[in-house]
Amino acid sequence: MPTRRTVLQGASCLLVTHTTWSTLAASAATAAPTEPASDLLVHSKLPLNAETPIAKLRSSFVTPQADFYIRDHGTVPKIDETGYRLKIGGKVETPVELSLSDLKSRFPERNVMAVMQCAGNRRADMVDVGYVEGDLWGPGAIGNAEWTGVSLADVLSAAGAEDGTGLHVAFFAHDEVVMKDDRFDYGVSIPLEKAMTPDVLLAWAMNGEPLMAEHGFPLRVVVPGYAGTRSPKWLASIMVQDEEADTPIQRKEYRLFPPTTTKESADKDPNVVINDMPSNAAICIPAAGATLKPGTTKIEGYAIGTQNGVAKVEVSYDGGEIWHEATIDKQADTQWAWIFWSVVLDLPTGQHQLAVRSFDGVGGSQPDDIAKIWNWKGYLAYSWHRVSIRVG
Ligand SMILES: Nc1nc2c(c(=O)[nH]1)N[C@H]1C(S)=C(S)[C@@H](COP(=O)(O)O)O[C@H]1N2
Ligand SMILES: [Mo]
Repeated sequence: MPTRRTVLQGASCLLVTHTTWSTLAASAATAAPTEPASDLLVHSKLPLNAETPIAKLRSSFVTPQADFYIRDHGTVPKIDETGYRLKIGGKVETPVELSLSDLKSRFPERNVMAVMQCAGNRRADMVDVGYVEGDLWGPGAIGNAEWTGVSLADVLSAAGAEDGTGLHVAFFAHDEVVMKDDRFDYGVSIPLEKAMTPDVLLAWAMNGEPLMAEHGFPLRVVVPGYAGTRSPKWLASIMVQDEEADTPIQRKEYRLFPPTTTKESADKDPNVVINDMPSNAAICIPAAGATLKPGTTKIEGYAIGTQNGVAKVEVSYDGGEIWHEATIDKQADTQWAWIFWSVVLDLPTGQHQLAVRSFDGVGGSQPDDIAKIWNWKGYLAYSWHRVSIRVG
């Protein structure tokens, strides 16, 4: 079993047990997807926030639903598929209510392979620089899945959504979020322009299985390329509107602040919404703190690109002086999926710092130093992933 030391690098976590699952996880009666894995690393039980052990993450190019990280903000709603209706309104010609079978029968099915990644993935690395608010995720708040559903664009067009730049598509969900003294339905929005791209899905299945309750049964949004927060689970309604969703999740959370911002100054400081995720890469094997036998060692991990894809991945074992090009072991024919890379190195005896960096298709790369991208909320930790190991 993975331990805190080898997997989370300083993040506090618990191992989830089957008892935890039976009390916390609501399972949908009509869906029969696989049970959640018992070895997710739990940062918080309520809301349930749990990440995939990274060695396991690297073992399957498509992350099984049961092993997929879970990021909740409230409790998991139990939704009956038969009575389920999705409401669509706002700046549309015809407000509509659609059942799941309406969605499945009226619109062409679409499959998209895409990464889901929390904006807080790898946040734990920022703790070395200064205080960060939020769960201390390691590099396992990410997964790659094949999503099945319909294009949101088709559904919006059928409802006669107004077109126009500057409009937003807001999504509201069935879970209630409790933040400080505030209670509200989970809600976020994306620009209409993004919403009208064909790969943004209203999805009911993940890797060919109905969504598990934890991952949004019966219907969730999947916005490839964007931070996970913009892909609501347990979708209740969609509104086309002039403004971003007026919820604390959209207006206060998941925004990037300047490095000078503190918890106290956050309310008045400028910030930008986090939508597109930057290039990133992580070393999954060996684990941080591992002691390896002298000789050749295989280093393995994942990398994600921007809309320009991943062109190259490099690994260093001297903290970033000399770089060795990794082999791309697996990739899909879409820029939304991750890639798996590996490199075989002959490591001398001693203490080493492994580092990985990726380049996108236009030469862009990751920053070397986490201090350069520190922000008080610990979002977008995309600097070189560094892992200390020992040989001999
Ligand atoms: N309704 C709802 N949707 C949600 C959330 C949530 O708490 N409630 N969390 C978001 C966040 S921050 C992330 S990272 C992803 C995680 O999706 P997963 O739990 O299926 O991995 O869901 C997003 N959608
Ligand atoms: Mo997230």
